[in-house]
Formats: sequence, C-alpha cells, structure tokens
Amino acid sequence: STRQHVSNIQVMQNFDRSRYTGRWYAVAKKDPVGLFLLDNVVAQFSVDGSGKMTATAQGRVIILNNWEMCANMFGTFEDTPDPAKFKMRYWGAAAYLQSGNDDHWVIDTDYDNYAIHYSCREVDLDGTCLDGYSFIFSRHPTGLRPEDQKIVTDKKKEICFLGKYRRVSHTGFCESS
Ligand code: DAO
Repeated sequence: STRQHVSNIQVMQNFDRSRYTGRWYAVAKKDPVGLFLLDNVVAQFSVDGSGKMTATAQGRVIILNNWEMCANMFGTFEDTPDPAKFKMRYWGAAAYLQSGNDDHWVIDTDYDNYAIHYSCREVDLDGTCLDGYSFIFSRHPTGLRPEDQKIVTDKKKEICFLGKYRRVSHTGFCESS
C-alpha cells in the first residue's frame, strides 16, 4: 500500500463513538507542516445529549517567540456518511492558540487500549496526502501494550506515515494547570 490515495484509506468499521469516549494519551505523533502540539498531549472525548461528539485536549505548545505553555483546546465534530470520518472544528481557550477545521478519521481502535487517528489537511494532485498528521493514542499513560504494537505499525504503513512518527512524552507539564 505505497502511495495510498487518501480516498482509499480504510477506516474503523462500525465506529462506536460512545465506546471511544474518555481519556486518550497521545503516545506518538506524525506532525503536519507547522506543527502545534508538541508533547504531553491528552485528549478527552465526549458524546453530548444529542449524540454529537466533542473533545477537549491539552498539550505543550510553543507560541510566538519561544513562549512555552500548556494549550487547552476544544473540538466539535461534524458527522459524515462514514461513522469513523468526522470534520473537526477546533480552537483554543486563548485567542493566540491555533484554530481550524480538519478531517478527523479514526483508522482503528479496540476502544480499551489503542487508537489510530488520521487527518490529511492537503491532498496532492495525484490523490496522495501532501500535508497531514496523525496521533497514536493509548488508554495507558505508559504507552502501547506490546500486543498492540504490530497492529499499530501495520496501520501506520497503510496510511503511509510509517517512519514519520515521533514519540510524545508525558512529563506532567500540563498537570499543574
Ligand atoms: O498539533 O500540529 C498539530 C495539529 C493538531 C491540531 C489539532 C489540535 C486540537 C485538537 C482538539 C481536540 C481533538 C482531539
């Protein structure tokens, strides 16, 4: 699956947003152009009374001239015909934080241990992803279980991001705020 067309990428079948709720620790990230969230990234997904998915996220960022802070972010998700593909509108608690509207796809998850997220921001003329990002999430702050690592590696390959991830460390930077 080299040079995968974004439109051919397989996502989670029968995605169940209620089982996806709760806290997820980012353990690895493939950055987009102009990266924003650096590390200590934790996301908390919810489903509101009308069934809409929302999220909050925290992470260490560096803004403007080397000012390091913990960003508090919010996201709302617009449904699409595919239950695992959303449009995410996101913004920060402070106006100087990043905001935008990205695709937010759940590639795979077992709901209890790991999840693979994918977002392509810019599709190239040949249909491949020119600028995108991806989070590998774990329910465990200590990282992925050994038995989930092969699944995650296979999925990284399928979305053409294998070798493009960096580890996301959790040092407690965002825990005081
Ligand atoms: O870090 O470079 C980047 C791109 C990530 C932008 C999205 C951050 C906001 C997420 C809000 C909640 C979703 C999990």
